[in-house]
Amino acid sequence: MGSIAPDSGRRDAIVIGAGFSGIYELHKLKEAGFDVHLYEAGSGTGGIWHWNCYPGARVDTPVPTYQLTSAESWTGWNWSQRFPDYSELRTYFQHLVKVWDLGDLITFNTRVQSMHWDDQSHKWRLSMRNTNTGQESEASARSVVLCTGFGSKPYIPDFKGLDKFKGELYHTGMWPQTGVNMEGKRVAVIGTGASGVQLIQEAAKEAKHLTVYQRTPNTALPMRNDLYDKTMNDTWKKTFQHTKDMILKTFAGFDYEFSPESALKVSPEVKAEFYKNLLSSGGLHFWLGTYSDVLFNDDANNEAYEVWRQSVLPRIKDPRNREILAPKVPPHPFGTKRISLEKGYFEAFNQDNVDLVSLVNNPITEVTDTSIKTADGTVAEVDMICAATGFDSVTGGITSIDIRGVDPKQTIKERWDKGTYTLYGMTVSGFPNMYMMYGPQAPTAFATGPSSAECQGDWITACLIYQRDNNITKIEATKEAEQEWRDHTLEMGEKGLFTKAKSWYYGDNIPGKPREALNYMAGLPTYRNKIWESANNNYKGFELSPCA
Ligand code: NA7
Repeated sequence: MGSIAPDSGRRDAIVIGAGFSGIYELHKLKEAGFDVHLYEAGSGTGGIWHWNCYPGARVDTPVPTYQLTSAESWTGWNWSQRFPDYSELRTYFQHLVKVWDLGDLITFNTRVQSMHWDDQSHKWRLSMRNTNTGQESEASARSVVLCTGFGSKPYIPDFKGLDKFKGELYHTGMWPQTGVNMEGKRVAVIGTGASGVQLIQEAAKEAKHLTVYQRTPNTALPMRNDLYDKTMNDTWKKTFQHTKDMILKTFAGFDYEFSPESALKVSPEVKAEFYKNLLSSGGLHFWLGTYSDVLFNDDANNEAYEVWRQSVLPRIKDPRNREILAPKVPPHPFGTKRISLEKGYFEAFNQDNVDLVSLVNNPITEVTDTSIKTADGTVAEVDMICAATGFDSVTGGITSIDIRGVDPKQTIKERWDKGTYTLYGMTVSGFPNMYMMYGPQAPTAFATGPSSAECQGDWITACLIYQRDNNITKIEATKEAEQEWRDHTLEMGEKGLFTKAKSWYYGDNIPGKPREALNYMAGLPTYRNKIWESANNNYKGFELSPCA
């Protein structure tokens, strides 16, 4: 471990993380004249697209919706496909750094380990560690913006014996940057969330043998990944003003919205045609462009599930696999776990080199030095295990940093031990001048990364400008306002059918994590109105303190 480097300066703000939120916020603060610097643990920009570089990793929000909207960021940029892969998205991030001239303001390979508030000077003191050399350093700043993402703390279940496995072990969210060779190998993929689906599609093509361990079937929808030529790029640019308007108006920052109609009130013929069109549109239309009651009413939901099921059954040859992948009884209400997109996923299970193991009533009991055992006594010999087992989502990136606010004895992890408390999902009482983007109790998983970055980034930038203009050096959410926001978020999270599924939306995937709505589920427009109502009323819900 290296020696401690001296404090590198007393900045206005430090941004942590170089994904959509971090890069956008760095740009906005720089543009507003602040002395700001960004620290990133990885070796490049892209956030989720830096870390999740497993074969097949790609976004499931189509472009041009999945991009930032200020003119200089898109006019000189062209996409090659409707759902870009991680490598194209990384190039897009490099383009953003270039057009906004952010290169000198970013330090890579630097993981922030702790952040402690100094209530005398109204500043945060950070300690960091170089991920290559172990060199430690410190920095301080008036404000810190945590842009650590909703999925930056990978989760691998505590399978008995996993530490004894002698083969290769990878998690999709910590995939080696140099790639992984599956050729000629017996590969296991555990988990069938969005990452599992994408990885399975590619591993089936490359591995000698692939065993897929599925706990919950994925009601994946057809992606329809069109290629974008010059004409397509010219076309989206011509209509991008309309796209921008839609991003501001819609629930999740897409360019389409739920239908106002009820699935239970339209005729069977109209409904059949409507669903057929949604499915053939590809992407998330069948989820986020469906009838208004599908996510709220059991009957409407069951119908939608059956439409989905009938659309995939003909693609699966083996009747046993059909029942595992698309069971007669829905595993949970359709759409209440994150919907994924697929291209060739269901056909992969028709291949001779692919086995599917259902973990329902048959969990993994042990991993040995060469195999995976399940409760029914089956042993699969494997050379490689790929854990597509998700993340300590939404809060994990924040709680894994030793953050201490006004009370130095309590970390944010301890503060949230029994439940998450924030005001607007961007601030926490007792942790002044600390902002979070794409974090808990904000639209996060129910909004696209770029739309959320702009929504929250603009608010945080305005908040810092307000403080500068009014000689305020400390801003802190009040306990009362924070409690109100928590109650409101939890109330919104109870609406609809979502609570009927076990999912990371509620923290269910992490043993011991409190069950609560981790996201603000009333949609971006409502959220935007609420946060600006506070800002426009001199930051109602916050205590503002002048220069210390
Ligand atoms: P997810 O969506 O959390 O998926 C994790 C998968 O791993 C899911 O299928 C889980 O089954 C499975 N899992 C978790 N724990 C276990 C154990 N103990 N045994 C077997 N299987 C397990 O993570 P992803 O990385 O796929 O996607 C994260 C987000 O990235 C995604 O939602 C998009 O927004 C993009 P379960 O469903 O819990 O039964």
